[in-house]
Amino acid sequence: MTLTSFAMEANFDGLIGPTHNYGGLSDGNIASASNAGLTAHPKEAVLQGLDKMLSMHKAGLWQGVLPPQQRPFLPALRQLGFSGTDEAIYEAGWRQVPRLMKNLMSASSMWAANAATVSPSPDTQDGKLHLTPANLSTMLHRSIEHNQTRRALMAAFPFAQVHRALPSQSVFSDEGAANHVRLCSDRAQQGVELFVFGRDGYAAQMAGFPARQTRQSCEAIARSHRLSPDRTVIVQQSRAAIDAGAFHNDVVCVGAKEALFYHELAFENTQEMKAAVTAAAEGLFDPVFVEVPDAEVPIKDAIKAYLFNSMLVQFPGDDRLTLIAPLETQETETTRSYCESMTAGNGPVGAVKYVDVRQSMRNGGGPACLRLRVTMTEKEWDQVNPAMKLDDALHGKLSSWAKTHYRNILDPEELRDPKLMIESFNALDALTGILNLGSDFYPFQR
Ligand code: SUG
Repeated sequence: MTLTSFAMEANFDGLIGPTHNYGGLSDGNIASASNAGLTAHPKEAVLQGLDKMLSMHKAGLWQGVLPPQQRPFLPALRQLGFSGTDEAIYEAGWRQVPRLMKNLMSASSMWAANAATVSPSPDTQDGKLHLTPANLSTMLHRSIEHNQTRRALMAAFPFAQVHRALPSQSVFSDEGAANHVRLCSDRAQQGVELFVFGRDGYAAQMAGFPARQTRQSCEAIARSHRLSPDRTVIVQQSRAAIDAGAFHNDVVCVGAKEALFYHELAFENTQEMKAAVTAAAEGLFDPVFVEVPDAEVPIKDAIKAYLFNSMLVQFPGDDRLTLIAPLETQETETTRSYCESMTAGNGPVGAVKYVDVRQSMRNGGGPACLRLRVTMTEKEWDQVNPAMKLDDALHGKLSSWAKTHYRNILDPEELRDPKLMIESFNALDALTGILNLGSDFYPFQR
């Protein structure tokens, strides 16, 4: 990598799918459990996501779109013994295995931070961009995402090394970039990659909420991405954070450039984490640790308001970073006043911008969950599938596509309506044209 190359972080957001609903499917995710059964608003949801993407594009960041997945996911029904036409197995599925059907209807691929772990080319020993789709093996409804995610990533990044997901087994449970942070000085230069796991894959699962990421999966990804061991840090998330509802590290921690912004209770051993990151960054940059004390923002508030599930971005021309936080952070007293005093100081975060992603938030997905960060050089960005880059024109096309195909309201009992399946497949079929994904992108098209 020469000193003259320029790199920037692109955000690839998951487009919210037509079956967006509140299934109560994620044990350990407090929002998912407490909003189970609410009426969902799929059209409003997708438009909220599109507006966030447009605001990032307008502010001068690189923005991309990842397509939603086929839901209902009929291949799983066929694998589990159902046969007949699509309509017949859909109806039989709802009659015989309604709980499974709820899992096969989830629009959860919208949370693109869980799509993959990404190592940009300046960090990898072969100088390539590496991505590993997350197997998401802890949650049934998410474990069916990774094959289709890989297809989407290959369509978006034809020049990159897109690995297969790790084995779908408890030892290798992997939740992707939600448990990974890249720190650096110049984005085009070598950085430090921080992986955070919740448990040792070989140890017995502890009581309490599930820890979704294992040490073994972090190690495997660091190896296959050909990361330099000296510039890689693997640390443990705290049990206290998981039990408070931080089912991913990105619920209590976010980082960008030299800054790591996290809750006091995020890590099992904070001193060890800081020492390891500092050592890995030696000769590259001085890390800046912004630790939020529990006395100022109790972890319960941090998780309810999703303070840390914000995007930490650097807008072109700005010296300091901007936190793109959910409205809920503004509406919660402790997190709002923390943000006010943080930005009034002279630390790395100079501004906070609040965005409305309430439809996603009710399932535990904040602004950061909705996007996959992919740092690329200009040359790499030029090779990204142009039809998946969001600009005003694509925003306009996708908004009218959503207005044509999505329902305003989706009640839990309407999930079993066979018309919903047809509508969804029609929407996705049209989308493959808009995003130039080919006419065999989804299982129902093949
Ligand atoms: O995996 N919610 C997602 C939220 C993912 C958030 N992502 C990050 N933190 N990066 C999950 O728990 C709820 C679906 C439901 O209950 O209908 C859900 O899957």
